[in-house]
Parts: sequence; structure tokens; C-alpha cells
Amino acid sequence: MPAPIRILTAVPICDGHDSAINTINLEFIRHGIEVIYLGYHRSVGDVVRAAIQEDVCAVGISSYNGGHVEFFAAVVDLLRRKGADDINVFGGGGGTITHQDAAIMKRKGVDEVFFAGTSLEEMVKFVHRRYGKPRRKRPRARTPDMELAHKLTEIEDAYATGRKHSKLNVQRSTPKSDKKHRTSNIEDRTSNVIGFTGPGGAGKTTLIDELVLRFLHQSPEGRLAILSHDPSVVGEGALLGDRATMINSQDDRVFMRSMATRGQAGGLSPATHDCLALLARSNFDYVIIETVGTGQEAMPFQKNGIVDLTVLVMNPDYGSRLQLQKIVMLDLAEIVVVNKSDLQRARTAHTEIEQRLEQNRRSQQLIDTVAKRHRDPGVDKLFGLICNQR
Ligand code: B12
Repeated sequence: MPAPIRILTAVPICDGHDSAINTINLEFIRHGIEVIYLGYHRSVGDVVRAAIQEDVCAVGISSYNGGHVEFFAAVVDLLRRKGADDINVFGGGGGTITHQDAAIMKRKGVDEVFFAGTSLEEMVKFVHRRYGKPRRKRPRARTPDMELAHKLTEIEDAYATGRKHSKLNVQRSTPKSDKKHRTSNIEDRTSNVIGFTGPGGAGKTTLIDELVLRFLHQSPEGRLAILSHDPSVVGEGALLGDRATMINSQDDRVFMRSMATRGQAGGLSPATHDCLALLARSNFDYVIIETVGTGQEAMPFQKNGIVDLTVLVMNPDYGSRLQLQKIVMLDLAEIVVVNKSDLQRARTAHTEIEQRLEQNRRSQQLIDTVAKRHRDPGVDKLFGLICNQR
């Protein structure tokens, strides 16, 4: 099976018209395309950085508030200057983009502009026809981030197509049974790997973004990587939308990659381990891995000990106390976070989870956070704990 087409979509800076792109995203994923959605009000630099890190075939821009000739051209130009000229640009903007504008945009390197009245089917066909073929020989990566992005694609593609990928120089080793070695079995790792998991809607992505903000302030030279997962079925598309939430993470010191689970249950993708191994050897201070929203039985990081520290993020609204007995990760996580602790049920949740953790007789930490709140003291405490375990 060929690897899914991956495209990035975004709405330009000073533009909040996201309704069109939301509709188009859904149509693309219904037709087997993996869409990384960057969100609205995004700068040229943010779009190009994301396109390179995600190593997409093309960027789809939806523009309504004017300035489209300049914005589209600036994206094409910056991609070329960064040596990523194999990433194409296309898009639309209803009646706000005239035919004359579109002709100028095409002369400046934009592949296609769609006008009002185009059917969704036509756009899907265009993407399959234009970007569905395997990419020709890749241009030589000009930066370490671009090289990393290309290698991650090779790994994902090898898994998708069932090819062996021994040539990719991704080493695997046997699990360490010695409990004292809490480091993962990923060889030659230089980074600390922190795993975040928990049910959907608990606020994992927002929490990670807040931790990234603190890291960027604390370490002016530091770099970190994020490997983020969203669910998908084999051969189907996926909406990889974490970038739209992660505002602070749109920074040159953050390398972020979005992965679809491509049919694997449990929160991660078949290619995750190898991708993580590569990232962990790539001189980041931290590699953060975020699972999809998981169920009670999930133990995403148990296999081969792929993380150094596991954080379980819970929503206070998990139902009755009995439900807690069934959540396996409550036995395994080093840190349990009750996010959205401004909600009414949060105090009860804290007490019930505390009692549940006491049964384990391990030194697990329990922290209350409100990740969406600026400078939340709970998030500060979590950040301190993560830094201290290094
Ligand atoms: C819906 C809408 C809104 C909604 C937006 C809701 C949302 N979350 O998106 C609301 C009411 C909030 C809004 C607000 C504003 N709006 Co308004 N809005 C529109 C409206 C009516 C429709 C746009 C739309 O979503 N169309 C639906 C899409 C699916 O269809 P389409 O546009 O025909 O696009 C086709 C193709 O171009 C293609 N396409 C589009 N994008 C992409 C991307 C890719 C990758 C691909 C492949 C294809 C593609 O898909 C469609 C296929 O048929 C337009 C008027 C119009 N008729 O276009 C004004 C319009 C865009 N808005 C306008 C303005 C001025 C504003 C405001 C500034 C008003 C104000 N003073 O507050 C604000 C700004 C909001 C902001 N933060 O940016 C102006 C822009 C004028 C300009 N550029 O010169 C317009 C043109 C109205 C007008 N005639 O004055 N707006």
C-alpha cells in the first residue's frame, strides 16, 4: 500500500476565516489524505517551518482577508530559499482572489488556485493527481532539521509500504530488564524522553505547549522535539491537528512532527519507536511524545521502555470512583496530572485519585493544573518536576 499523501493546511496571518479550510480538511481526510492543520492567523515563517518539519508534499492555504498575492508568493519564496522547493503550494479564497491575482500567483510559483463554486470533489482529485505520485529524488537537505524530517518520512513510508528499512540506520536493541536503568533502550540517545498520555479532551496538547513555553524561557539555547499522535485507520486519512493548539511550539527551537496511528491501537503508530529512536539521538534536550487520547487499558510506553518519564493527564470528569480502578496507567505513570482543576469536580477528583495512587505504594506525584491559564502554578510545578528528574 502506498504511503498516504501528507499536506499542511493553514490560514494566513491576520485572517480568521477558518470555516472553508475546516470543510476542505474534512473532505481531504475522508479521501485518504493526512492533513496537518496549522490553524488560522499563521505567519509565512510558521507555515514554512511546519511544512519542512512535517515534510509534506504540499501546503494548502485558505486566504480571505486580502494580501494573498504577497502571502502565497512569500511562502513559495521562503520554501525555495530554505531548499525545500519540492514542497508545493496551492489554495483558494472564494471570490476574494480574482482571476488576474491567480495568474500572478501562478507565475510566482503557486501550483493552483481554486475559486468560488469549485466542488470539493475537484479539489480532492487535484491533490491525488498532483501530489499522489512518489516524490522524485529529494533535494539534499540543507539543515539538520530538514535532514531529520526526510529521515522520519523514510521511516514512516517504510512502515506504510511494508518495505524493510534496515538502510535507514535506525538501531533497535533488546529491552533492558534491569529496573535501575530507567533510561530507554534507544541506543546512543542524547535526549530525555517524556511521554504524555491520557484520555481525549484532558488537555494534553495545551499542557505540553505551556511546558514548551517554560522550557524556551528557561533555556535560551535549548532545543526540544515533539512527536505528536492522532488516530487513523490503515489506508485512511487523518486530521493531525495538534499544531493548531500549540502556539508556543511554533518556534525554531522546537522540532515538531505529527504522526497518524495508521491502524495501530494503543495510542502510538507502528513507526513511533523508530522515529523516537532517531529523535532521541538528535541532540534535543527533551523529546516529548504525546499519544492519541487513550482508553482505560492503554499502556502506550511499556513496550521496550521507550520513555524516561510518563505523565498521565486526567480530566476531573472520569465518572465514578470505580472507574479509577480500571485505568492501567494510574499504576504505571510517574506523574499524574489532574488538568482543568478549576472545574467543580476537581477537588473530589484529586482526593479520589490520591487514594487510588496510595494503593500502589510507589512515589507517584499528583499535580493539579489549569493548562489553559497563563502562568498556572500547577504547570510551573510540573515543569519543575520534569527538570529535576533529568
Ligand atoms: C463566512 C464569512 C465570515 C465568517 C467567518 C467564519 C469562519 N470561522 O470562517 C465571519 C462572520 C466570522 C466573518 C468575519 C469577517 N469577515 Co468574512 N466572510 C465570510 C464569507 C461570507 C464566506 C467565506 C467562506 O467561508 N466561504 C465558504 C468556502 C467553502 O467557499 P468559497 O469561499 O467560495 O471558497 C471556494 C474556493 O476558494 C475553495 N477554497 C477556499 N479556501 C481554500 C483552501 C484550499 C487549500 C483549497 C484547496 C481550496 C480553498 O473552497 C471553496 C470551494 O468552492 C465571505 C464572503 C464570501 N461570499 O466569500 C466573507 C468575507 C471573506 N469576509 C470579509 C470580511 C471583511 C470579514 C471581516 C473583516 C468583517 C468585519 N469587519 O469584522 C471579519 C474578519 C474575520 C477575521 N477574524 O478574519 C470580506 C473580505 C473582504 C476582502 N478580502 O476584501 C468578505 C469577502 C465579505 C465581503 N464581501 O466583504 N466572515
